[in-house]
Amino acid sequence: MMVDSDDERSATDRQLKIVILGDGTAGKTSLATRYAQFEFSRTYNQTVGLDFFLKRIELPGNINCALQVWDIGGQTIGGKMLPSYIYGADCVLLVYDVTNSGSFANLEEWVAVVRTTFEGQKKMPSIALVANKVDLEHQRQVKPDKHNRFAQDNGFSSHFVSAKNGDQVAQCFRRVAADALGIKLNKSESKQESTIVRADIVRYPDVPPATFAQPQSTRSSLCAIQ
Ligand code: G3D
Ligand code: MG
Repeated sequence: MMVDSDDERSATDRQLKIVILGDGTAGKTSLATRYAQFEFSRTYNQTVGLDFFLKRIELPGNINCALQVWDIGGQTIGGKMLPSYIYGADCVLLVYDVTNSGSFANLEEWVAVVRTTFEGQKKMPSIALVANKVDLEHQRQVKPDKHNRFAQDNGFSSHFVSAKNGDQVAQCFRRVAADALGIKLNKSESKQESTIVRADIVRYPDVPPATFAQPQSTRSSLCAIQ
């Protein structure tokens, strides 16, 4: 007699580090906090220090994936700590504000920082181009055509979101994680939300990149949603 192997197959655990890059006010913190399902509020806008949260999602194929989502806080292009944030990333979200063409123009430089950080390493992170603030359609400065061309020319995946109303935010992270793991999602699978089990506070100490590979587990500014 056959045993129902689906039920018996054990889940695979994976962890991905996702770093959110982009100009100040593009909406990085809002995106991170929206995804973590914190309030969309001013409280997190001036985040300083090293911030990330963990969120657990389930992907097809019985894969449990812990997403370590990093907000670079006030780091700018050329910021001293930036390579430390980017180091070890599996995925990079390049976020710009559709109502601010400068934030789009600067993405070339953000990409250059990623390339420099990963120079000489075997694997570059997968990069996702994320247009934020699509709720402000009437103020749009960056046309979708321009966005699509930039994504296509560079081999980036492409996303349109609003951190304010939550539109496509969870789907964006889900697709980014699936892409990084080489998993194809169908329409209903990309919509599925992750379950929140527990929220903890996590912190990286202020240390050089080489010691960033594994998180320390003590206090700081963003929560881990597992
Ligand atoms: P940053 O972390 O990239 O610097 P923030 O950006 O997340 O701090 O967001 C900068 C400002 O943009 C904030 O405005 C925030 O509320 C707003 N914002 C972020 N995402 C969206 C969005 O999707 N739609 C709209 N309409 N606004 C957004 P304030 O005025 O609060 O400073
Ligand atoms: Mg911020």
